[in-house]
Amino acid sequence: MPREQMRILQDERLAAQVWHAYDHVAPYRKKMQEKGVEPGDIRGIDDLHKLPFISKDDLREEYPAGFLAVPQSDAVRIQSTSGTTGRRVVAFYTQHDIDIWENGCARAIVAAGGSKDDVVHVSYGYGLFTGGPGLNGGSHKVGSLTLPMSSGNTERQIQFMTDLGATILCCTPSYAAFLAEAIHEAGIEEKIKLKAGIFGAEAWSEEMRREIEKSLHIKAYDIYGLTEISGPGVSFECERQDGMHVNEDEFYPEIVDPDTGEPLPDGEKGELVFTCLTKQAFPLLRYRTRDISMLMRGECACGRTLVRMARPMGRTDDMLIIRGVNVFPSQIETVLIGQGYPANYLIVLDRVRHTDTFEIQVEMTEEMFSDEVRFIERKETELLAALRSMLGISPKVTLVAPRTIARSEGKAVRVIDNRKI
Ligand code: DLL
Repeated sequence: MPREQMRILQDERLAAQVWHAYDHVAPYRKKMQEKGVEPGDIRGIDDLHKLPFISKDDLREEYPAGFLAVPQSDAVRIQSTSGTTGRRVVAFYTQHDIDIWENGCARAIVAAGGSKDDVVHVSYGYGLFTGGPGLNGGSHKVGSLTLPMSSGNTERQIQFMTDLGATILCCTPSYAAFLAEAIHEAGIEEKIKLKAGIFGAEAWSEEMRREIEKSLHIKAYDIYGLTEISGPGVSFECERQDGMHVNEDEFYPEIVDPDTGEPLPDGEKGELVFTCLTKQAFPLLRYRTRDISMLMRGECACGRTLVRMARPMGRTDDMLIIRGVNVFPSQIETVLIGQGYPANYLIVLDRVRHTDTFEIQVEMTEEMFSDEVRFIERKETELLAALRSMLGISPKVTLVAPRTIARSEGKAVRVIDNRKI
């Protein structure tokens, strides 16, 4: 679509969307009133900066349905971010919302060379996580044969991949690298028909891309998204592999200074903020993603006019993504304190055979330390269970002697991330 036409569409959609959010989302109406903005003040994208932001904390405060903008009977689905009960965000969808989300994923599949003749193998998790359902729906929209594999069970993954002749693989980049190794080990490379992969949900480097491309003999495309805005397919790479085209007819992107919230010009690094232009059930306006990126508006040789975003270069908060699950150090702290441990701990992350390893070293109290070994083992098991239930994944828990974790003079160093991403 020509840029001028896109702008007209965005202006019209935004003006209507602000009324929708104002009329139906009480906490957002309150925010607008506090800022002294009325829906009539927002005539188009040029006025966007006048609107207040929405943060993840706002959504958590209104858990589960404070931001739901339609009667619950009009919503047909929820998805949810990973994390704890307290920290989870529930995103609601009407059928229209699912359609625009799946269309975004369909665009990603087409940009990766997909058509109705392809066999799309989806190894993202299904369930509350948006990866599986999003690419699954996108693949249906394209008309490709869809293999809803979900994650895990590598042997079965490879069997279906070969028996059904999968041509496009959708999963996290680390799982793609893991599958590649398993395929080499099984010595069945010549049976694999893959031509492309659509990989996202976690940070990955250009080096990792080249490695996966070489080992699977495919072209690897990046895909970005987040549950609050819909899921995967907020943006996607084309064959130029030079930034991800944002589906900005639905999700309008801005880059702002993370400290001041002031909008930054194209080409400058800052926090990515999205405004949903037509979503009905969960119409987030100026949602702060905490992802650091930048926007590139130059023409793309692929012919698409959609603005591009750089691959996320980090986050403004301390959220870690471990084996695809969002983990906040503060969650770990809550468990430790709840179980009577001092808040002296160290998270050690690494990547072994393309899979994240996750260890938490925790200092014992003096009293625990003087107890017998069996008692300490039992404490370790208890702590592991509590951490697993809070985080949704299992760390390796190591109890260490009191005062053995180095104290820092400034900000505490709680995370050692040896994954090269
Ligand atoms: O990860 C949605 C998704 C599924 C995207 C499948 C791509 C493929 P959440 O679980 O809500 O949603 O996590 C969102 O993951 O704010 C980023 O920090 C990170 N993220 C997502 N895609 C990428 C990517 C899904 N391509 C959070 N590169 C986001 C780097 C990514 N980080």
